[in-house]
Amino acid sequence: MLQNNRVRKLLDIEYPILQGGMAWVADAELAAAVSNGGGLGVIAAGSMPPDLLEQEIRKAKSLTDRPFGVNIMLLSPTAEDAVEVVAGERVPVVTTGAGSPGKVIERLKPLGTKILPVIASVAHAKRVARQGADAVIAEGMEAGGHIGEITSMVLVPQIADAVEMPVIAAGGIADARAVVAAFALGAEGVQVGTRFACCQESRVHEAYKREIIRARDRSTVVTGRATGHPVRCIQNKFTKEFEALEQSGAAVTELEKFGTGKLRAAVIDGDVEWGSVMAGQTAALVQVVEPAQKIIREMFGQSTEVLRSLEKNLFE
Ligand code: TUI
Repeated sequence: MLQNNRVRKLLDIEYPILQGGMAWVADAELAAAVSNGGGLGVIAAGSMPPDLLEQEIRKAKSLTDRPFGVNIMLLSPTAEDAVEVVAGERVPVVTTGAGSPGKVIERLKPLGTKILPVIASVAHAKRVARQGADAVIAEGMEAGGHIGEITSMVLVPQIADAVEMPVIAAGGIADARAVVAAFALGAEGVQVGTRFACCQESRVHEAYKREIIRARDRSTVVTGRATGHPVRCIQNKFTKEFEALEQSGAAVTELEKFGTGKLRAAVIDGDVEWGSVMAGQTAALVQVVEPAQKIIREMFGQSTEVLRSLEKNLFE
């Protein structure tokens, strides 16, 4: 199983699964739990000043002897500092999000770092291929947080047709059925955010995890289209007030000011009413808090059963 998988080989991991680089959520403990479970754990630099990022990278090295990565959120004002920390610590893998990773690739590729940009369109995938990315993470709008406009079902096969390098599917992936579906669409790996945010080793506040478990099919909403940065969260007082502000024609600066600090409030303080409870549509599929390793084993272990029932339905 998975002997010829390019994502496993590229990242030197057991299962071709990456943990999403979720700001405020993805620390050394979560990354190490995912890496020790056989996937690629990822520390999110997004919410960290450079000295804290360095500390978290060193902590992850003490918690696992397996590879892990760092996610650099390109909209973040500390992105350039994060690149230098990653270079100094010789982190083997970097994922990027929310922008164009040209400069990151230029700086880190000569050091041997594998660069996997998150992309949400065909044009952007082609651009990062020219820039020298090692693989792409094609993220559909089912995902949580900052998103694009295309669903995974439609985005992933187009990206698989457009580039030669391995494609990792993200957005809407939380169980073995989705792993098989992603591979059917041309992906060779998956990235999972929401289900790992809700795992046992995740630092996310209990109240936030409860909101994910409680979520149903229509629990998430997308706000912020007016700012040019659409974000998917679980609907609450914060999203309703944000929507009202957006509809009243508030200036982008006012909207951004209203959003400042809200993700931290939800993740760390557990303010699930007035905080930003970022989560993907898969929140509806997450039903229990489990260890990261169990999640990984289940997602790949059950894929054989999924495939068997698929063959039965399609061909018998
Ligand atoms: O980055 C994410 N998800 C995130 S970042 C984040 S932190 C945040 N906090 C408050 C407001 C906004 C963000 C929360 N969630 N996912 C990766 C991702 N990247 N999704 C979509 C994209 C993307 C979008 C446009 C990547 C590139 C792009 O265009 C770049 C270009 O140059 O065309």
